[in-house]
Amino acid sequence: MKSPSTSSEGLVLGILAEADGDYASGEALSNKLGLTPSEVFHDVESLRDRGYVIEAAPARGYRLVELPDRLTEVEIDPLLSTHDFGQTLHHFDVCTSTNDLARELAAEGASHGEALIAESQTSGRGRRGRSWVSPPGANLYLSLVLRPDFPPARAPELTFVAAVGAAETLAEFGVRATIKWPNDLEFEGKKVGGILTELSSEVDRIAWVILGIGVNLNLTAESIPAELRLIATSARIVRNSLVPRARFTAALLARLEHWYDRHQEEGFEPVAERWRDLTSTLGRTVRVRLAERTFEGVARDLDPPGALLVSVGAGIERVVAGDVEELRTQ
Ligand code: BT5
Repeated sequence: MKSPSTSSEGLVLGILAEADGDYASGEALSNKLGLTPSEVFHDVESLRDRGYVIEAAPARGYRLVELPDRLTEVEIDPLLSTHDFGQTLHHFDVCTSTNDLARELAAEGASHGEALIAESQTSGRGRRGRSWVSPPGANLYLSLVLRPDFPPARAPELTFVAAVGAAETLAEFGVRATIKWPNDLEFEGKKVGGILTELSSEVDRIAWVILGIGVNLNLTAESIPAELRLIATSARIVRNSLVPRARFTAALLARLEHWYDRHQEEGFEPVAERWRDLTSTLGRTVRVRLAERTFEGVARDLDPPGALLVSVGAGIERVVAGDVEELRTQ
């Protein structure tokens, strides 16, 4: 079977998507693709049948107004500007957890940048056995298979790569989210997204990292599951309009890849620097919950590979894994 992105329909869609809401003339489409005007028209018609809203205006050509709200390769591929991330994309209407499936794919040899997206998850996971509520159709549940070339001890840095990429993408879509150490994306104290990084390694070599990202995109205040109503929000609630999910996903993949590449080339410091701009945690009095005890202090800085430095009295505690609750601004 021909993949949709290389069929003439996929190519027409690619050019319309590139025009970014402007008209592409019928003549330019015909010339670029070596199609007759009636073949172009035929492709436009079949795209419309699949839910794309395409306007046609005499003498101006065709304009892509709206994408169908699905997150398959067909919708995302024409919008992608990455070299690896999402270039191979597996889509599921429903699955247990995209992270679980990504682990299976990675173990079977999936390549760097392969992405899995589900419309809903039946056992979406957070950290430490917590669950990620994953109702259908409205949000983004994404896992990426990564094969980084650095020692396993540095793998936690990738959570910060992901948090920076996700916070920047939310900002691009009108949501000025902040990052709560280490992995929460919040808006005014309510969670809009989360990150789950998982690793398989040998002593000195990473076999794979799975980067799982969940973002609440189009949940409405009424459709937020009852147990989350007080602690969660969505991009739609914050910006008061629907988020085009395929565009969001393509933008997220681009920003994740940008920060991943910078991290590979320049190390953790540029990522940490950007994280410091985007976090709500530094400078705050925080309550830190560790498995064995809880304490309060002032969050001072981020230390490679992602520890939070908290001053307690005259000393400094270095928190590598735990949950923080943000109390007061200093
Ligand atoms: C996280 O864990 O924030 C990581 C979430 C990662 C989810 C993605 S979705 C794609 C991929 N596949 C998976 O199975 N997982 C990843 P943590 O920091 O432990 O936060 C979990 C807590 O967030 C829960 O205990 C709830 O309080 C809250 N929560 C659960 N679902 C939520 C949602 N949809 N929106 C906001 N908060 C939620």
